[in-house]
Order: sequence, then structure tokens, then C-alpha cells
Amino acid sequence: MPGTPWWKTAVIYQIAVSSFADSDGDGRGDIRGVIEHLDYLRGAPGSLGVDAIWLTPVNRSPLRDFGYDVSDYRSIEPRFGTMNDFRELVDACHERGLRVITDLVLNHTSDEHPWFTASRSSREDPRRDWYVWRDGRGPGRPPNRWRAVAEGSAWARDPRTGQYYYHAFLPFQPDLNWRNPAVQDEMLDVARSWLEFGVDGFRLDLINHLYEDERLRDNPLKPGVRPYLAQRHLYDHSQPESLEVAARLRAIADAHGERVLLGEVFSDDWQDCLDYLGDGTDRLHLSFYLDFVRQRWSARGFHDSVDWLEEQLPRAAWPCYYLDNHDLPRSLSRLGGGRHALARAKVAAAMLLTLRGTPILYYGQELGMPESRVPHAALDDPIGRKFWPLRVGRDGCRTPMQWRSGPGAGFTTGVPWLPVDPSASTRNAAAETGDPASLLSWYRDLIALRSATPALRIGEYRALPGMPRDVFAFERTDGDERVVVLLNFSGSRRRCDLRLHRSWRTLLSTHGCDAESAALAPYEARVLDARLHEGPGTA
Ligand code: TEU
Repeated sequence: MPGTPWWKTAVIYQIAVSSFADSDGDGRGDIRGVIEHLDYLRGAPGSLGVDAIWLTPVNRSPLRDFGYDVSDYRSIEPRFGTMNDFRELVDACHERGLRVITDLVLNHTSDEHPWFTASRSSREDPRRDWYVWRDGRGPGRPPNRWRAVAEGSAWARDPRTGQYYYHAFLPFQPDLNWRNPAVQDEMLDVARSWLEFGVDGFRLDLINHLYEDERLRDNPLKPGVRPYLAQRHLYDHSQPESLEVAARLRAIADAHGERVLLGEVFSDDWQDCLDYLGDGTDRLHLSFYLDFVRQRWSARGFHDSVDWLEEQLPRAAWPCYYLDNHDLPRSLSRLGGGRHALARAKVAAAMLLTLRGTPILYYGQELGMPESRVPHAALDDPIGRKFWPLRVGRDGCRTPMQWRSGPGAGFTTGVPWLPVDPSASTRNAAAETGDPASLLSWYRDLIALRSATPALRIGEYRALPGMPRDVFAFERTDGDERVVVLLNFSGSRRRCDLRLHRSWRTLLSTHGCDAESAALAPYEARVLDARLHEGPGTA
């Protein structure tokens, strides 16, 4: 689409590298595994048709937090492959028109990173100031009351020097000190060098957490179900200095042509998510919208969430929606519905792929992979292990990709690093590919329709009023083209007064394209062509 940057019209597919495909039988997914499955994603008959992949971190890492604990930003983790493998992956993707986004963890490193090993060795070490070190307030008392996102104090005392270091997440993920210009230069250079390597952009982990208040002021307290949520996070994240880094990263990205910066702005204030987009041209290109993913199964809830974002977003900024990622219970299970879960998943897919904005899919979402119950002995996620059995961890959404039935589910010939979910015997790519009624076929059809329909790719969004409760209806318009999307969130028929006063025809429906009635079937998702240039019609 001339004049429109690729990332606005792209469908992005998130690959959790450990979980996608294992090429060497060690039980863990790897880069060659991704290369071997590119036909599934794009460029072959029957491909899903996505435009970009986002890979969870592939840098060298002890993998104690799924790669979000980097020990060398300039090399590839050997369990994932070599630099040559990564070169081959990027080239192979580009040959088939698939862009590659990598995760970039700027906020913290692994405690096994040589920088941190040096930093903790003595107060005088030249790397000391690369991390955030402070004296406690007295014996056993950390510098302040800040909590880690993963709970507990955000400060860990290091016996060697008697000082505390700050960690926004887990203790083995010490925060870099972004107030040190040397840290900033190094990390921005890391970004530059991967762009020069040829990646098309970054997903920026915890980008609003780079800076903390210099005076370490305590956060005011508020009611909350757990200690982290019982603080108003005025001082430990979303400081103005992090916005400046976003702007600097944007300048670097823009200097390399059309690249994308997708920010994980982790905050319970949606305004923060907007702040990182600036006016739409001067900070990040996209940022995750957490309110959308927190919605329960409710047409009204999603409708309100979308309308809020549409109203608040600056004109030049662009929305970005997702329902699943590597930190969340899988939407198939989260959105409920019991035996209607797959029917709901189809409605949710239609919503995600027809809203104005860039949609992000998570591997296996298109197959209807459920949240898996990983037994305690097999848990890998440090959060899952820490809070078991009180809180569900993140392993349930990270189980191996279900390529086919049988041992290893086509993911590995060895012993998978997390158990394959039992649903793999029926719910897998091989079985769903040939089944026109499968969720996979529905995703493929929606992506194809989206690619072929400018109104769905770049058109304006307007919610349609006067619809029954349980129906989320909106139109997307571009020039003369008008597409109407009707999503029935209920398990009953819903009659819609379309008031189109023009002819319309069904482009796609969960219930077949002969669905021309004004009533929606239970859990029907229907996409209509309702062109503006046609005369009075049939509706
Ligand atoms: O996540 C940020 C984050 O804090 C949450 O998504 C978190 O996983 C959730 O609240 C569980 O408690 C990012 C990454 O997406 C996540 O995988 C990493 O573990 C985390 O940062 C640390 O790098």
C-alpha cells in the first residue's frame, strides 16, 4: 500500500523460540526450527499469510527467564543456534517478504552478564555504576519500599559489598543504570548494530522501566490485592527520562529506513501506553494496549476498550492489539465458553483481525491451543515456581507448538522442555490445515481477506450504534469502500438492525457466506461488504 509503512498493515506473529520447533532433538525450539517452518507462515500455498514475526529473545542467556535474562547482547544463545543460523533466518524471511522483529531487553541484564559480575565485585570496579547500587536504610532495610513486578522488595542485598542493587523484575535480572551515559551509549549501539544486521525492528521489553526516580522517593500506597498493586507507581517506572530514550531509539530506527519499535509499556495507567507513542511520529511506532487484553468475554467491554483507545490516540499514532502472548493464560481458556470456547475463539479472531490497528498473534493461537496444566515437577517459569500453587505461572501458555499428533507433536524428536498439551492429538496444524471448519482455516481466511481489503488494512474505524447487547459492531471505511463487522458474543441468535440502506454482501462468516439474514447465529462473526458507491439496496 503506497505511502503506508509496512508495520501499519502487517499481521505480526509472535514466536516463542523455545516452544516453536526443535531442529536438533534437544527438546528445545531453535532458530533452524523456525527456518524449517517458514512455509507455514508465509509464501507457500496454504500459508497463514502473516507479514512479520517477532521472536522472543535469542541473545546469549542462561534462560532462567525464557531469554529475558541476557548475558551477551551481541551473540546468539547456543541452544538457539549460531549467528550464521540467525543470518540465514533473517535472509530466508526477507526472501519471502516476511519481516523479522526481535526482542530487545534494555532494562536489565542477567546477573551472569560479565558487566554485572564485574559490577558486583567491588564498589570501585569501573562497571559498578552500570547498575543501580544503593546503601540500605539500616540493618535488613532496603533503600526504599519499591516492590519488584514479580513481587518481593525490588532491592537485593549483595553480601560482597553490603550494598543493595535494584531489580524491577526478578533478583537475577539486575536493572541497568540508564543514568550512566556509558550504559546508554552501549545499549543504543546494541540496537544500532542489530538494525545494521538487518532486523526490521524491536519489541522493547519493559521500556517504561528504564529509569527510576533519582531520589528514590517511595510510592504512595493504595488498596491492592497484592503488595505490588498496592502502590501508586509514581517513582519506580514511567519516568520522563525513559520517554527521551524512546525518542532516541526512534531516531535510530528511522535512520535505518522503515523499521518498527513495538514497546511493552508495562503500567496499569493506559495513559503511559499512549505517552510512549508521542504524537505518533516522534517516539515508538506501536505500543501494547493492556486494557484490551484484560477484557473478559463481553462485547461491551471490548467495544469500550477500543473506543477509548480510538478517542485518545493522537491522529498520527496507530493502535496495536493482541489477545495472547508468552506471559498470559491462553485466550482460548481465558475467554471461557466451555464447549463453545472454539466458537468464541473465532469471534475473537475476527475482532482482532478487522479492527483498525496492527494485530499480533501468538504461536498456536491460530490452532486453538488451550492454557496447558503443567505439572509442578515440570514447571520452568520462575514466577510459576515462586507462586505455586497460589498463582498460575506462565508455562501454561508456553507449551510446544502442536504441529501434528503423536509423540513430540512434531515439535521435537526428543524430550520436550515442557510437556506437550494433550489437546495436540486432535488440535494441531496438520489436522487443521485440511479442515475448512477449523480455527486455523478461519485465521487464514481472515488474514487473506484483510490483506485484500484496504478498508480493513488502513480504513477508519467507527462503532455502529443501536446494536443488541452482546453484539460488537463496527465499520471500517476507506474512500468508497465500507466494510461492516458484526460480532455476536452471545450463544443465542441476535437480530441486527443494520440500517445500511445500501446493498451489502457477506465477505466472510463463521457460518458460511450464504449467511444473508439480518439475524446473527450464536457466536457468529460476519464481515460484510457495504460499499458506499452502490445504490439503495436489499438490507
Ligand atoms: O514482562 C513484563 C511483566 O512484568 C509481565 O508481563 C509479567 O510477565 C507478568 O506480570 C507476570 O508476573 C516482560 C516479559 O514479557 C516477560 O516475559 C519477562 O519475564 C519480563 O518482562 C522481564 O524481562
